[in-house]
Order: sequence, then structure tokens, then C-alpha cells
Amino acid sequence: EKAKWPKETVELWERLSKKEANDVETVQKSIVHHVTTTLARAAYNMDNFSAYQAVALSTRDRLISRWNETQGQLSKADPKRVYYLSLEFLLGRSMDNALLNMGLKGTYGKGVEQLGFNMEDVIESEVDAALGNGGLGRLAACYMDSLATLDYPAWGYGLRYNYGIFQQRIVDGYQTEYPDYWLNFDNPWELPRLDISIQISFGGHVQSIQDEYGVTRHNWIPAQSVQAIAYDVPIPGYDTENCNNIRLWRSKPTKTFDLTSFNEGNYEKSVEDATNAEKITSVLYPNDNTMAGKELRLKQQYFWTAASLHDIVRRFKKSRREWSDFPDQVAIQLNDTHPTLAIVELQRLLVDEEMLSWDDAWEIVTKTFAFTNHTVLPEAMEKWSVPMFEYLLPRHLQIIFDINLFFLQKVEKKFPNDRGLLNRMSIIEEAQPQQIRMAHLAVVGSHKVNGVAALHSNLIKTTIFKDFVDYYGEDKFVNKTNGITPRRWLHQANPKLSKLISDTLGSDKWLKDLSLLKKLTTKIDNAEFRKSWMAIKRHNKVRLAELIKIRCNVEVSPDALFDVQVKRIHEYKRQFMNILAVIHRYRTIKSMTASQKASVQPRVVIFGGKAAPGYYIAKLVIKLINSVAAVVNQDPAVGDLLKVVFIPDYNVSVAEVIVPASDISQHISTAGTEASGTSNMKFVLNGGLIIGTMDGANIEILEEIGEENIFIFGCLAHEVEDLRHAQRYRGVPMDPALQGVISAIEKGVFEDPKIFQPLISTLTVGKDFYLISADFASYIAANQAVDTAYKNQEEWSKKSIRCTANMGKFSSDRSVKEYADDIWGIKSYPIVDEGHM
Ligand code: 4GP
Repeated sequence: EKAKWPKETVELWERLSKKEANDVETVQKSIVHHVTTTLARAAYNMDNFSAYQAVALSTRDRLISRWNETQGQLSKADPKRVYYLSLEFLLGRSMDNALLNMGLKGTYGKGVEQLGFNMEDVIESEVDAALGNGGLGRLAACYMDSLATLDYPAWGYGLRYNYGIFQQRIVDGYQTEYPDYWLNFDNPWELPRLDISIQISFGGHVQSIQDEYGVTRHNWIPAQSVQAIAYDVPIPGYDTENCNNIRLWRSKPTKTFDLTSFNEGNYEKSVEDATNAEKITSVLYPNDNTMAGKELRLKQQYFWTAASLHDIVRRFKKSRREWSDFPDQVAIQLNDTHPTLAIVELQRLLVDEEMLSWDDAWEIVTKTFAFTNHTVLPEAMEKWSVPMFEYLLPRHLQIIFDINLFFLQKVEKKFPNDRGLLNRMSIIEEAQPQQIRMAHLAVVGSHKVNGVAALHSNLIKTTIFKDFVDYYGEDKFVNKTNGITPRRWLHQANPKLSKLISDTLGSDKWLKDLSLLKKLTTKIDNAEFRKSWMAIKRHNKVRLAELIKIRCNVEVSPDALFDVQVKRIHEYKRQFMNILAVIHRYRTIKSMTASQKASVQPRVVIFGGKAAPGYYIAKLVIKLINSVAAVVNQDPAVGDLLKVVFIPDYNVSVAEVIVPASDISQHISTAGTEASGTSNMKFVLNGGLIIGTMDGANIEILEEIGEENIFIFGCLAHEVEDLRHAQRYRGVPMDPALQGVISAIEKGVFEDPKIFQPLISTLTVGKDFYLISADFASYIAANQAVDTAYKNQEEWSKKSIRCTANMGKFSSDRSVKEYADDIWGIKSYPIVDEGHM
């Protein structure tokens, strides 16, 4: 276009589109400009929230410049890109992170203070973007940060839910859920792209006709359509010009559809259809490690994958390459089975719309996709009932049956006469009604399958995907141990520690190469350094104590040992075992003489996390924690020796306060159940020690930091089945200490024991699936070891430094680079600052 313009016009544009300078005064001008124009407020009449809005808008302008440059330069160069498809992106707050990553925090901080506001208060005014449940969604957010920081050409694709994960309040000790209407005051961190709209269809039937060559062609005649509208969320890398994109889709009614109904005189129906269309992206399903199975969830999955694929294919087509080049330009990562329909949709586009042969299309598909598994829990395996699926996606069902048929024919050829094997490997489960096993479909349609920690990646090869390993061979199944971004989880969340580390190492290069932390080991014997290190921990504990006072109205002493378990409430994570051990501790203290009490290590036990609204047992665990807290915290016989708190509404921004403040944190899942865990990494990176089982990434953390710096207990993954068996068939009695604890609950020490009966029944001999009784004694012992170790503060501080120093491996930069090299085949493409807006 530019070529057609007169030279002067081009020059005028060039001159006017130079980007703004980043000095304090220019930044202040842009803030004031947004106050008076965008927000239409008087310059002096402002509260913290409007100050936040103005600073956010000014930050956003700078983000958009980078985003524009990045997308412009990438469109021209057109390198291979990775598309990360995730139903969840748990981003949390954006402002602090964006300013830090762009290197503008100092400038904005100064500018804002001079304008009469406190930067921390301004930052605190932002609500979290909570479009995720837990580990899986936060992992996606960490990976987006690393992809941008490492200059990888990458896009995320997800849904723009009107309601994120519910807000949790505690009423009478019980969890109650409130809607999270996070868009109430508009979201400055997104760019609505109302011009980018894609029609997505559902239902109807399939018409099969022979074409002129005698080939049967399938035509999907859908019954209804909605529009997908794009909202782009810029993701700035740290210390780079690169700014990637997460495209979130929002559903809206299509105009044409409204009109048809309307013209038929059916106004009410057209309004109803419109509302139904909006519903698709209305709410995030609040389940973690559990599958929902609801029709609307399937609609979400198709809506999102179809819109994303359409967008990806459109971008590919701009280059006018051959279809066979598609896998050289496009890598698509499936974050869990939620986006597995993308496999089917691409096959459909290629065969039905682009007229490729089935085999050519399938080769392209399987070279394009790769799949990450995040759990082996049976209740989390996604299955869709065939009748429901057929009603919503009739053509896709045919394609799935064909994929399955061709796949099973090959299996049969390789392993003849094994009907049991075919049954086990089939994408279709022969139940009443039949079910589609999404994990099998994801494996069959992908070229690589990965688990998220070494133990987990091995487990999937010997359990859920064993037959597939036999069929495809080992190479298709790889491990990519999870990681976390040190920018958010240390630099942003723990600024004092970040500064101490940079001052000590002489630069902040470690933020992009976390292995540099190793050099901290040389400081371990320096008493001055250890003092500064521990002073920062104490400062962070004071900050957390303030939050606890505000949220729980409990006073806790920052001199006590802070013991933290914050994560989704789930039986396999065993918060129940933790609170049972707390009761044991309480009873032990109560039975002590005054002189015995004098040697007890004071402890504050801190819980936080949401339970899925329909998960009755998990909700009872929350109630039990709160009932125990109510009794313990009031008991003068215990005083400061033990405090118990449940921090309501745990989310990313609360985690940013909690993580830097822990002395010890609990990662105590039954061995073999926690695929990786990522909060374990966050705590250790911040110099917090952990107590944990030999599960998930705990094992690799142990390998890195050394067994003397971690408190390990409990049975091993390969022992679990035998223990369950012994319990079930040999009636192994309950652990005596645990028996004592249960009797106390049953005697009504903590409220009406009837309330907790269903919870206690899960421990009945032979039913204790998560092996709380089997692990109880070693758990108590490990907790005692923690107390003893903590008493020696000098030694503890050395352990703490050693922890941080050895966490290099767990940067999400390392994870993402492994994905890029081994799975996606993409390369960095650094963006040049051309000075444009
Ligand atoms: C989680 C796993 O439970 C957790 O261990 C892991 O760290 C995280 O994924 C990221 O890989 N899984 C889920 C889920 O959140 O819903 O399956």
C-alpha cells in the first residue's frame, strides 16, 4: 500500500509513528493524558483504582508498540511458529509484570510517586485474570513468559471467559462460591479485535455425495452457528523487544442467524439463541484434575479449537506454500486433552474442504500436533459420550470413527489376534453408551507425547499409555519436566531477594540464565550474607502475617516457623493428612508439662486453596481445617506454639505474597499421583525448604538440591499398589497415632463429629485409597525433623541458600527450550527495535 503513496505522505507517517520516549516526564504525561481523556476524570480527583487504570493504559500503549513491531516483523519473516492451545491461562495480575519485563518499573515507580500515589497501592488495585484452575493453567502462563523472553515465535490460544475461577469465601468454616466478574471495570490488558470474527458451527447432519471422480465427499450441514471474536493479550518478554500474543476467543451470536429467526416472526427464539451463543465462553469450568463431561464444555472445546485452527490455517495460507509444508511452518501443542478436537478439525478441513486425500491429510496432522499429559488420575481422563458428541458434531464423529478404524487395522497387523489389545487401545470405549477416549485420540494424532516430570513420564509409559508404547516404540514418549518463570516468581514476588542476588552476583543475568544462581553457594559460609538472606525472609513473613491478620483475623508471630500448604484441595494432595497431623501436634502439646512446652518449636500452619464446587469430600476438608483452627487458635494451653489459618480465595496474587514467606511447605501427595507440581519449585526458589513425598518433581528437586536440604517421607510410587492390596485384603490396622486423632474428632473436640463422618470413613481400613494411615508415622517423624532443623537457624539459613542456588533446572526457560528443540523444531527470532509506535 505504502508504495502507492507520495513520498511526503510516507515521511509524515514515519515521523508521526515514532514511539514515545521512556523518561519519567513523558511517562507522566501519558498517565495524565489517560486520566483526563480516556478516563474523563479531573486530574486531581483520583483514587488508587483510577490511578491504576491510568497507569495500566499508559503501560498498555508501550506494550502495544512492542506487540506491533513483533507481529509486523514476524509476518514478514514468517518463521515456523508454535501455537500453544490451552483452555486455561492463569495469568494473575499484569501491570507489575509488564513493567518489570519491559524494564520500566523504576521509571513508572518514580513517575507515579511524584504524581502523589504509592506504586504498591496502585499495583494492588488490579484484579487477577484468573482464567484457570491451578497448575495446568499457571504452567501455560509461565510458558508464555518464557517463550516471549527467549524470542520464540509463539502464540497462545484460549477462551476469554466472562467469569474466571470462582471467588472463595469462608462462611461458618465452609467454602462458598461467588462469581468472579473480572471484566466489571474493563480489561486494559487485552486488545479487542472486533474485526477478527470466525463463524463456528454445531449440530445438523452430514450429506455424503460422490464427486465427478467417484470419490465420496462428506458435506457437513450444520444446524446453528455462532461467531468467535478475537481478544489479544500481549505477553512481553523480559529484557527483549519481543512481545508475543495470546488470542482468546469470545462467543457472540451471528447476525445472519438472528435475522432468519427474526424474519420468521420468532423474535423470542432469536433472543434465546443469541443468549445461548454468548453462554459458550461465559464461564470457566472449576475442575482441577477432574473431568466435567457437560455438553457446554464440549461446545467450548470445539468452539475454541475450530476458531484457533481457522486462524492458524488462514495465517499459513498467506504464504501460499504447499499443504505438505504445513508441519514445517506450524507446531501445535495440546495442553492436556482439552484441545484434542483440533486434530479432528484439521483432518476435516484438509479432507472435506481442501480436498486432500485422507492419508496425505493424516500425515500433515500427525506431524503438526504434540500432546502433554498432566495427570494419571482416572477421574481426570476426558471421555465424551458418543450420542452427545454426534448431536453436536456429526461429521467429526465420523472422522473419529475412521481414524480409529485405520489405527486399529494397523495395530491388528502388528499384533494379530489380540482382541483384548484392540479393546484397550481403541479410541472408542465399548460402554453404554459408547465413549470417546480423548487421551487415546490425542496420542494417535500426535507425533510426540510428554509427561511433566521424570517419574510421571515414566508412569504414563507403564500405565495409561503402556499399549501405545508397545505399538509406537519408546521414542514417541518423552519427558519435559515443568518449570516456572523466575521473573514472576522471584524477581516480581520477592524484590528484596532478587536485589540481594543481583548485588551478590554482580548482575541480573541470572534472570535469563537461572543456572547462574549456583554461584550463591560460595556465599554460604559468609555470616553477613546469611544474615541479609534471613532478614529478607523475615520481612516477607511480616508481610504475610499482615495479610493473615486482614483475611483471617488471626495474629501470628513472624518468629514462628511458617508451614504452608497452598494448592487446589484434592484427596490425592492430602491436605486431610496435614490437618490430621496438626491435630496430633495439638494433642501432643496439650499433654505436655510447662517445661516440656518450653522446647516446642512454635509453628503457624497455613492452608489455602479452592475445592471444586461439586467435590463434597474436599469441601469437608476445608471445614475441618477451619474447625480445628477455631479450637486451636483460642486455646490458652497452646498459645503461640501452634496457630492454624485457612487463607480464603487463594489465587496468583495471594501466592505472590505467600511463596516468598514460607519456611517449609508441604508437597505430600500419595506417591505416583502428583504429575509434577510447580509450587514446590516456587517455594524452593525463594529459599523455602520443602517436606514432601517421592512424587512428581519433588524427586528432581531432591536430586538438584541434595537430600540433606529436603524432608522426604512416605511410601514410593512402586509400593502403592502392594500397600493398597495389603490394606484391602490383609486388614492392616490403622496407625495408632492416627487412631488417636480420629478418636478426638469423633469425641467432638472440633464441633459436631457427625459433620466429619463422611471424611473419616475415607480412612476406614481397606478404603484408605490415598494411604494416609500407611504414611502417617513417617509424616509425623518428618515434621519433627523439620522442627529440630529449624531450631538451628544458622544451619537452616545455609540450607535455604543452598535451595535457591540449586534451582537453575526449574526455570520454565529450560522447559520451553527443550520443547522447542525436541518437539516443535522452532528457532528464536529476535525482534529489532525500529522505534515505531
Ligand atoms: C496438574 C498436575 O496435577 C500438576 O502436578 C502439574 O504440575 C500441573 O498439572 C502442570 O503440569 N494437572 C492439572 C489437571 O491441573 O487438571 O490435570
